[in-house]
Parts: sequence; structure tokens; C-alpha cells
Amino acid sequence: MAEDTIAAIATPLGEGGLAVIRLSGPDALGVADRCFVPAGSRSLRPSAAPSHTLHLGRIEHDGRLVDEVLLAVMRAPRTYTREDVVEISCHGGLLPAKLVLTAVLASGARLAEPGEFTRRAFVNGRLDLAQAEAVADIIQARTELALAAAEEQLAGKLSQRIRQLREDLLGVLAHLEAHLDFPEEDLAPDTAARLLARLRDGRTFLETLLRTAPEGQILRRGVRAAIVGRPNVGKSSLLNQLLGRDRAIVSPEPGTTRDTIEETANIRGIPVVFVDTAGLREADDRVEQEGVRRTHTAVRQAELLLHVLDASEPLQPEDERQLATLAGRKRLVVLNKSDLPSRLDRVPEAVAAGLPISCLTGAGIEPLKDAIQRAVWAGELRADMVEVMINARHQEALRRACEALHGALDGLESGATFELVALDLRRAIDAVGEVTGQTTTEDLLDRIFGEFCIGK
Ligand SMILES: Nc1nc2c(ncn2[C@@H]2O[C@H](COP(=O)(O)OP(=O)(O)O)[C@@H](O)[C@H]2O)c(=O)[nH]1
Ligand SMILES: [Mg+2]
Repeated sequence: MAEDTIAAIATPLGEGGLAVIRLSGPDALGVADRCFVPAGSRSLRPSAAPSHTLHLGRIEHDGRLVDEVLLAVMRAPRTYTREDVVEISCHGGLLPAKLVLTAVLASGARLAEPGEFTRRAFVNGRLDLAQAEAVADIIQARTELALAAAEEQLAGKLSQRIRQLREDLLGVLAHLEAHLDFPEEDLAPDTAARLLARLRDGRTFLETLLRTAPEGQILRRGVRAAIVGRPNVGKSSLLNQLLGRDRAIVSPEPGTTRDTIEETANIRGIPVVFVDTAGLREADDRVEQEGVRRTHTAVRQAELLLHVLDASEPLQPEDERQLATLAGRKRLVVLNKSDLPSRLDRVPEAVAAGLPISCLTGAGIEPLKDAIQRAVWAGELRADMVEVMINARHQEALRRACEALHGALDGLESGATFELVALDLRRAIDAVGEVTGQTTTEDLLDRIFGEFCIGK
């Protein structure tokens, strides 16, 4: 258990109805006693109050009133951090929250580091590492599907399976190690077969988990999709249609969009970051050249391209050039202005298979969203998939675990010494344990919790 008491503003900075200042540590109640004056003569000081009770009063600093507040007393161990926790709700707004925090710090608390509350929850065994990461995912979730996945992870769905796997592998290791101690006894053939089967099951399970990684990444980070095409074909109009609001300037004047615009839209539960680009043409003026340069960057970084063509005009040489340049990329060809008579004839296959839409009438936008979903999401959106969606860190650890397990299996099958097999198996077990934090290092914890916001 930590020895010092930490404090931070737990709500976003800015104006609002309420702001919450959170304290955690062995002296949380003592700190509260020193700056909180309960309302009413018979009210209890925080340190005398029962757990999980709420108290009206005021925060004072140097004898002066700071703000009228509600103070929640939560005693260890049934708290977020498993330490004594005090939460002070004051009036929203930057100044009240800052001054209450100042009063709390002057009363003996220390300013918390980013993620330090959640780190304490982890260190004190309230959450494992995958669950702690889920807290950050919940805060950052941009679609309900992403949130559902993060909530499942916080509830421990992934952790349970990882722990089970680790237990299974530890069981096999125990067998091997017992045998190492008595090398003169041969392993009974049926025992050997059973151990092999358990390791193979473990490997299959790891491979299943690893297959959820791309979707897990998508839900957490979103997918980048660049909208490209010649000027005036309707790229900015398409961005606005996909967002359901006017974000980009639409104009009959070619070259209106000079900078790239990025916005996240919820496409069938998937957060898609759409980038409206300036177009890929040769530009003469400086600003437009810079716009074109940024377009190239956006195209390079995108996982999906929406290539917009104007169906009310014949295909231009510039369209054909771009179609050829981007042929190797994951892309959807979109035939805009389908409300006008089509003048696209004798077109290449990629164009013939394009999706007709009209940004003017909204026709074809819903089928386009379906096509975007299919293009970025390999499988179906199934509820049981959402239960375990590993993140990039889990993926890296589990890939190492899988490799080590392959080694152990090869060893067993080819009759390598048990010492070598046990070595591989131990590596696999350690790597699996990294996911939940059963094996961990201070560096890793610094990295994970350093990405949290202060007050979480
Ligand atoms: N008729 C018709 N006009 C459109 C459609 N989409 C865009 N436009 C018009 O085409 C022009 C260029 O649109 P804009 O979105 O600025 O194109 P961008 O240069 O590719 O970003 C504007 O005058 C739009 O109103 C459409 O589906 N039908
Ligand atoms: Mg534009």
C-alpha cells in the first residue's frame, strides 16, 4: 500500500455544473478534516463519518471560504483504489475546482500523477492490468460498440480467459518440472499425449485471441479513410453526408478545399476517421501546393480510400491516372452526382463496379456505409467478438507467447529434453501473464498509466 495521499481534479477543466476533486491514500480523511467544515453544529468530521456517506459543508483555506461542497467519504477497502477515498463535489468551473485542489494540497495531499488512481487500483489488486487499460478505453470510446468492448474488458471477460490459459500452461509446466526432478522415470505415453493436447489447445486459443487484434485496434483507434479525387467531384460534399452535418466548405469553385479536414464518424459502430483532401492535381499556387502535399500524406496514412468520381462527366485523363496510381490500395470507387444523367461510358472495370451516390439527394449513402463497414471489418459484428478484443500491447505479448508455445510443442514432438521444453513453456507463461499484469515491470506500468489523464 502507498504511504502518501494523492489528490487531483477528476472532471474535465472548463465550465460545468459540478467539478469533482478526488483524494486517495491513508491520510485522505485527515486531509479532508483539515480543509472541510461540515454544515450544522452536530455534523461529523470526515474522519469520524461512516463509510460511503455524503456530507454538506464548505472547503476553507487559511480561514477563508473557498466553496460550498458535498464531500463523499469512502473507507478502504471498498473503493476504487482500495485505499481511503474522499470525493469533493464543488461548483463547476475552473476556479472553484482549482482552489479546492489548492486547499486539499495545502492540507497534506500530493498532486497525483496521470493515471495514479487507477495504478493504485491495479497495485492493490482491485483491477488487473487488462481491466485498468479498459478504463482508459472507456474514457476514449467513440462509438457504442467500442464502449461495449471496453466494458466487457473492464468486467474481466478477457482477464478470465487469460488467467485460465495461464493456469492450464502452468499445469503442464508442473508436470514437466516434476519429471525433471525424477529423470529416471519415463513419462507414461498417455500422460505425454495429454500434455501435448493441452499445449495444442492453448496454442489454438492464443491464435483465436490474436485474430481479434485488427478489430480491437479499429475499435480503439478508429480506421482512417481518405476521400480522394479530382477537384469538384464532390469530396467535401461526401464528407458532410457521412458526418450528417456541414463540416467542410462545398463550392462550385475547384480548389476550395486547400487543407485536409479530419472528422470521426460512427459507421455501423466503427469509428471511422474521414479525411477530406484537397485533391491530387498539379497545383500552381503555394497554398494549394501545400494542400496537395498534405493530400499525399493523408493518402499514405489511410487504411481505406474513397475515390470519388463525377458521374455526370466523362472520365478524365486525371481520373484514369489516379485510378491507376491507387490501384494497389484498399479502396471504394464512388460515382457521385448520380442525380444527373450519367456520362460515364466505356469505363474500366474498377469504375463500372463503383457505387453510385448523390450527395445532393443522399441516395446511395447508406449502401456506401455498408460497403465501408465490409471493407474495414473482416468478420461480422458479433456480440461474442466484442467480449475479447485485444489491444496492441496484448497482441505483442500474445504473439511472443504463441511463438514460445510453438517452440515447446516442437520440442515435445521431436523429443527434445524436458529442460528445453520447460524453458519455452515458461517464456510462454510469462508472456501470457503480461496481459493481466501477473508478470510486469515498472517500466511497463509507467508506460501504460502515463497515457491516462490526471485524476483517473
Ligand atoms: N448535382 C450534384 N451536385 C453535387 C453533388 N455533390 C456535390 N455537388 C456539387 O459539386 C460541387 C463541388 O462539390 P465539392 O464537395 O466542393 O467538391 P470537392 O472539390 O471534391 O470537395 C458543388 O457545387 C456541389 O454542390 C451531387 O451529388 N449532385
Ligand atoms: Mg472540397
